[in-house]
Amino acid sequence: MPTLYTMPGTCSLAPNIAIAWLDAPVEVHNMAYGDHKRDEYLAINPKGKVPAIRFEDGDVLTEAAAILAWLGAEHGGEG
Ligand SMILES: N[C@@H](CCC(=O)N[C@@H](CS)C(=O)NCC(=O)O)C(=O)O
Repeated sequence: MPTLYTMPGTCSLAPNIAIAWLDAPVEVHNMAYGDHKRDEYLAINPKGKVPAIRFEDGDVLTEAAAILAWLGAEHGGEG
């Protein structure tokens, strides 16, 4: 299952809401502020920004608009 990395009070809320609305099979990992600059997350997104989504094959997609587009394409159904 892909994992969405989020942080409270940020634009990562948008894909987080979309996942809930779409009931998309994506795990949400809500980090504490500051964790986005730790090595563990920088290995996922070297920009040190949220959101990012990591797929099971290790691919990573960043940018809220791109993640929303992927969620719509993959899990948006006909709506
Ligand atoms: N263009 C990026 C912006 C990403 C971005 O700037 N995220 C902010 C939160 S809205 C962030 O991670 N800030 C933490 C920091 O810069 O330390 C997107 O739309 O996803």
